[in-house]
Amino acid sequence: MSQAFYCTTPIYYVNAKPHLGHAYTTILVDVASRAAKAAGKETFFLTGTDEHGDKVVEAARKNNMEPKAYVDYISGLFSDLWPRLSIKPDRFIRTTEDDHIKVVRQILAKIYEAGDIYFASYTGHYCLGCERFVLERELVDGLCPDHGTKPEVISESNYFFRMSKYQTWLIDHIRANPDFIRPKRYANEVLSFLREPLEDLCISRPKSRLKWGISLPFDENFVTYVWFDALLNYVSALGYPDGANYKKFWPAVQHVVAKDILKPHGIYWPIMQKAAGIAPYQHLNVHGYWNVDKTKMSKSLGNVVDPLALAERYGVDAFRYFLMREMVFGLDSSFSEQAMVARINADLANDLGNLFSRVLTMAGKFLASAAPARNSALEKESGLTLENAANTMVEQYLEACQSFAFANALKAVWDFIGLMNRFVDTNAPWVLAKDQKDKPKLETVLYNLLEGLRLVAALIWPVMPDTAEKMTVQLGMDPRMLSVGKGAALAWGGLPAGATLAEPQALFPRVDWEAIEPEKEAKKMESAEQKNPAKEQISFDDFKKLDLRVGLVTDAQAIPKAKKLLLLTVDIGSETRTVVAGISLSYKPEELVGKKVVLLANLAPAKIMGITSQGMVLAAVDEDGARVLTPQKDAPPGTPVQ
Ligand code: ME8
Repeated sequence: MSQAFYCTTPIYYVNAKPHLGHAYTTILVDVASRAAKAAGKETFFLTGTDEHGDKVVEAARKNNMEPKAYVDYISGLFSDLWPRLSIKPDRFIRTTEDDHIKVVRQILAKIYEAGDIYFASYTGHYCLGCERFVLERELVDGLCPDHGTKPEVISESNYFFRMSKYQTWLIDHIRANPDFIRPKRYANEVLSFLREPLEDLCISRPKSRLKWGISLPFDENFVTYVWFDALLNYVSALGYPDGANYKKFWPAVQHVVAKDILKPHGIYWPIMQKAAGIAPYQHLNVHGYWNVDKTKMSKSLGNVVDPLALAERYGVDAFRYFLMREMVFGLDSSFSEQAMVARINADLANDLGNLFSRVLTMAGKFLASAAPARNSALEKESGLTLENAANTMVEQYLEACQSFAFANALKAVWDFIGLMNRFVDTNAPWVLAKDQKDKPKLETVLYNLLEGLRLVAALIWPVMPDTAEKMTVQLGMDPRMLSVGKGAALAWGGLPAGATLAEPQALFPRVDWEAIEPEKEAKKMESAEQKNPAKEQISFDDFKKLDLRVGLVTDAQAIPKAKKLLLLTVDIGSETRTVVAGISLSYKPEELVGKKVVLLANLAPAKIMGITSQGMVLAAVDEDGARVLTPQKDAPPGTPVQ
């Protein structure tokens, strides 16, 4: 049983597209599963989508879609995204699947028959965002503390789950198993909540109010509450109660969630398990929240981070590395693209990438690209070895992985990489290569560096699988050892003598932040121009506010580092304007000089690439590019356009 490793993400609501937060949890669980697999464990990685409930119905309605069509669409966005981020779940569960629905009904019936579900009428403050009745004492100035909205007061008859009956059991269980919920601060948060009497949980919604849910097996006029449905995915996905996976993997489970859903996972879920006769899960691992440039990520602020765009711009491995290295498990982190670029350049391009290519280049030049054999006698005599440091790194790494502290695990690896870089400088292989009598020493220095890099590849594989595979291949070894090594790849001394080393290929190109910004700016302009939704009607008075005039382009220049922008000088009769236009993919500067254009002259000035743009040149834009508008008959600069 100790060899089984089952790890889960929350199943995500299908009321919005996947963003950075969803990607983080799912990458984290992918990393944990790969690390367990590399250590020889049998793993099962579960993720999926949570598809019932008010929120989903509301989102479908806003998109003018039927709930089923809507959930199929959004769930597909999640399942399609994961492989593009090198995430490989063993199962993607959807709560609208028949086998899940069957298990939910079966467990509800079991708890009902045991007498832990009863019918009663209730008046409470219902928060749509939380999809639950929020207790009076939880409200802050009458508002939901998480959503800042005023809950609706609802009175209705419903089914209730006797959670209160298990309160003492749960407190004892958390106290007896100190790492049941970790990090500790979250166990303490749950215990402090449990100091107050626990209210029974309302687990139904009348179909008159919500149809989009699983019918109660003992009363078809009601559907079950979304959390009761969702949490059971963790056992239904394994084929509860008799499936082979259930027998193999339950309860050796590691749940991973963010702090937003601590309460359902730390309180409802263990109590549901207890009432249903399911052994309690082994660990709940709770991480913090990603904010963006220090503010909460939210649609209304327009700062929701798209994980795919980042992975496409910087590479999947670099993106995964940044997320794992940056967030201290359990604490909040602030995402900034510039910080990500800084880390890519410092840790990946410089520390690791340069070291790897330097060592392989030296091995090619001085050892004719063949891995040298280990010379233990010389290592002992000269102290020229990285073995002890490597063993310390592996120990720290494994310990950190146990508690999902991947930032610490990676830090241990990068400390070792720093040591290897110093080892190169102190032992200067290029000096040793000059004298034949130093050959054994040269071979020992390079052996240690190559072996160190082989080990680094094995350790970074869970986070950066493509890079680790590339490194292993260039070191002349079979990359399959990374995933099926049963831990052997982590022992010092695995590099076979005589392995054919390849010419180094750059692992990570340096990113030029100065060049990224203008490119993004141009893309933004382009996509805003290309999206063509029907716009709301405006009055003639609104239209009259636009100061449109004929302009003569007197100069046009490319802007260094900006692929898509041109700098135009436009004469509008009374004055000359400087305008930055995103049209350089469609026009060479010289094609525009002397042309008449239409300029929006009263657009508020905007700084683009450090240049103040004083207006906008009108153009017809679609995927074929930009076509600048020009008066069909000649008109002097300054002529109004209406
Ligand atoms: O709560 N930072 O689904 P959900 C870090 N369906 N992680 C974040 C994040 C952020 N800013 N935003 C979201 C639900 N997440 C329920 C779960 S489970 C039986 C049912 C991640 O779509 C994080 O893992 O709101 C968080 O717990 C989860 O998305 C919430 O996803």
